[in-house]
Amino acid sequence: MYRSSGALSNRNSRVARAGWAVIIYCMPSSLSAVSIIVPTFREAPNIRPLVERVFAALDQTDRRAEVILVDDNSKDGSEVIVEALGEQYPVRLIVRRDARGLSSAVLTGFQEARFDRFVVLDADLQHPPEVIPMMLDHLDKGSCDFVISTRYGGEGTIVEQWPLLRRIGSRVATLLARPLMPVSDPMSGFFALHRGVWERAEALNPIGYKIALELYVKGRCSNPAEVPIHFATRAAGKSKLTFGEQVRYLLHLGRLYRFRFPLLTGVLLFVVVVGVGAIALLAVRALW
Ligand SMILES: Nc1nc2c(ncn2[C@@H]2O[C@H](COP(=O)(O)OP(=O)(O)O)[C@@H](O)[C@H]2O)c(=O)[nH]1
Ligand SMILES: [Mg+2]
Repeated sequence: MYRSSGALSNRNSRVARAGWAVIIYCMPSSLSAVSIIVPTFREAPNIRPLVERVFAALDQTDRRAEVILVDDNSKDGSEVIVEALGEQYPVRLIVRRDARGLSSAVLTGFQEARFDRFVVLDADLQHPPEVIPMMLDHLDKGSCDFVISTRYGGEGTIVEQWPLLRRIGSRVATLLARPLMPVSDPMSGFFALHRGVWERAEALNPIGYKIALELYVKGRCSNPAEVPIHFATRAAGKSKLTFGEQVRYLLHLGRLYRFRFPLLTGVLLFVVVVGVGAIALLAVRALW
């Protein structure tokens, strides 16, 4: 469905992109159209296989789609690759030269999106694009307000053999996030939502890696659906997840707890302050 009838010359690639915009708007479809957002940083070797797999998956459905890659000035040839892909598929690259960060890149993608359904996934092919149609079917059924992939629920798996410490770390981080999002894998970066969730979300703070949690909590979602995936090994390049990101994750959780359970965190803070204060006073009296 997305293949063009013949190769277009480079000279015409801008025309090709404008053409895609018109074509995807005019294509008749009984299903809602989707904007697929991919944050990228130094992912050049993964871009072509990713885009091909996304459109191969969507080819099986009667759904209009666009892919928006939001790159933080990787300078690794991503622009040339997307330029060539743009002649074949409705795909765009947004290069940010003055900003950096996965979550803010996703929000930039939403701002540029043309359609009312959003899917977010990583560029490194750890997230299988083949499940995108299933995620969108869940959204369209109207029985949920947020769809997230899971490595831990149902048939979900992690293909790579992680060291024990990493497995424990991931499980603990998952458990900490569960009260905020009642799913088996709230830390997943592969998810789908209605545009309305993003539009109604208050005071989005795109710090850290966990933009799904941020959108779910601040968008006041209450009814998530899960789609199991086989979480693959990164195809090429390196992970950008650092120790600093993991510390930021804990701070992020603290902020989301305060947002979601203001009374509870207020009471907890009071108990901690009064408790610590009382212990300090008793200690001072005992020593006096
Ligand atoms: N635009 C942008 N994308 C990023 C940044 N950091 C990571 N990404 C992208 O976010 C996705 C997930 O990052 P990755 O390093 O694979 O994290 P991991 O899967 O947790 O190891 C990949 O597509 C990365 O290229 C960033 O600072 N800016
Ligand atoms: Mg990854």
